[in-house]
Amino acid sequence: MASKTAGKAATTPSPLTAAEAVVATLAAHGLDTIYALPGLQNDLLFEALFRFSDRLRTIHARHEAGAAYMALGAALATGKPQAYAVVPGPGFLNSAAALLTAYSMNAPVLALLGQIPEADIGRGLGHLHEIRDQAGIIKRLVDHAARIRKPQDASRATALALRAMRTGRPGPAALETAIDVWGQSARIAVQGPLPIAAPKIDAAAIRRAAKRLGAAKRPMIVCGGGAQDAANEVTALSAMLQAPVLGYRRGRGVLDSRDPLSVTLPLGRDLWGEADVVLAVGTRLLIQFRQWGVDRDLAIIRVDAEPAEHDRVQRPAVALFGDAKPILQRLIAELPAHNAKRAPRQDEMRERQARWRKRLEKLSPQIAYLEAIRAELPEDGIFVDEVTQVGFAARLMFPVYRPRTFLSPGYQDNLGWGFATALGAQHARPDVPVVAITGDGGFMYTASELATAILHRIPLTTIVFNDGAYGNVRRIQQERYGNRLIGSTLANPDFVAFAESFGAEAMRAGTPEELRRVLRRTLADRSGPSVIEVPVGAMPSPWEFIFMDKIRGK
Ligand SMILES: Cc1ncc(C[n+]2csc(CCOP(=O)(O)OP(=O)(O)O)c2C)c(N)n1
Ligand SMILES: [Mg+2]
Repeated sequence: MASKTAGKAATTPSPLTAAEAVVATLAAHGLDTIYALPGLQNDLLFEALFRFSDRLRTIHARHEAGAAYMALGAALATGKPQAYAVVPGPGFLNSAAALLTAYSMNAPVLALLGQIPEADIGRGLGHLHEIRDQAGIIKRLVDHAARIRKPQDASRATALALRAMRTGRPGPAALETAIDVWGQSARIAVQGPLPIAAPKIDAAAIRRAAKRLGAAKRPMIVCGGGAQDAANEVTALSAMLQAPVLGYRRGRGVLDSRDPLSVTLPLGRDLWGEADVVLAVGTRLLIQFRQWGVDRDLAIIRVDAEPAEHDRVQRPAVALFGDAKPILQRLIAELPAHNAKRAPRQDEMRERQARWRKRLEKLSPQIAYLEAIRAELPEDGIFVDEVTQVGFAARLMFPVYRPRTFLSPGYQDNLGWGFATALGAQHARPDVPVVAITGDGGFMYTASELATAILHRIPLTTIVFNDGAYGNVRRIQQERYGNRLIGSTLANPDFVAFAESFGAEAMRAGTPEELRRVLRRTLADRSGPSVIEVPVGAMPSPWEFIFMDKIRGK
């Protein structure tokens, strides 16, 4: 994925501070925004941001989690590297859940972290925001981390971090810089993007994969987040093989939901039980390995940017290592020579989806709200999921038409990620509307970022499903723990008055029809944020459709 300016020589050295060198390097890599929260250790970074404000906008948040989630949302919505900057110690720790989520979601997020004076790091003197072994904590959260120790290193260290974020399996990186190092200057050449070495595609493995897939009677494709940039290729392969494509959460939108071969849980499980060859693209296959099971009759062909992933549970029949897009392109070229003729499966899939859809009607309160949202959200609009009842149903049945338009928090499934992540997505994609759904529990994690949305005029629409509870927990306590309710009932503000007090547009919708009407208004208004409160009761459990029994290898 070498960019156009890859390998471009650094610009002529000019006197810059380390902070200016970092900021100029971000701009030279095409970043146009930094999500941030200021403080003493980073004052000179902000001084540099002021100087370069024509090239890099600073969007400041009300909590470091907000800044980091916004960078995450921007990265997920654009597929491009994004950055945030916070002070060390508490500032860094406040951002840590978002950094963890970026790691779990393979999202290219760069954390710029302050530090105490360089000479005192590790001495335990009790400097402002000092934390023991910050680098050690960072190392547990990201694969690439470094400390900028002198201005001459600043630009290259930034370019190396940005390259690491896009090399192999993408992911976050972190750079620490001490309070006194930010301001040191030198003649510094600003480093452009460094070339990214793509792994060589194994031609023999491509042929083996093409033969296996070509001979398959009931092939199937499973997509994860690593397939998001290979939608055209997955679509072509699905048609060539007549293979249904399963995408759940991170893999949704790779194959357009309107394609009859596009399936989600739980039909995906039935198909997994029947398949003889599975092409797994950029997915950990956790549900498949740990819930649905495998046996010797199933040949798995795995495409993954992370070599270690291939060996994690069970070595696949064919392991293809690298970015999905070029690998699938090679497979598409190789397949016709080996591909058997198969009967079209569209009608069969339509019928089987309809049957599952009937059973999913159990979730009709959630489904009715989702239908209202889908009816108003344009085809390229972005839906941001949360750990809430309507979100669980969305993962199963919300139609997704394009890649990167369904943002779901991956295996962290961390409550409270959604609102601030959606703000970042909307900020980075002002050209399309973004709708965040959230429970009353999840919304309050970062609701203070409404102030950020107002100040920076971010036209996000947020729908708060208010059941006065950590509803998911409450239902589990009711159903499994004899109704011994503890820690699951919530006192909430009047969400409409709350949002209005920030200056946001706010409304209440009591029914799916009303939600649809109100959404039409808020999606048309691009002047600032809107909040729609939807009062709801307890909702039916989705878990029977999500945690399903073994279907293979009994
Ligand atoms: C960071 C984090 N903390 C706790 C949880 C556990 N948890 C899962 S769902 C949930 C309640 C969600 O409440 P709300 O946002 O109101 O959604 P509802 O279930 O009521 O629709 C909790 C506490 C979690 N997933 N992530
Ligand atoms: Mg709730």
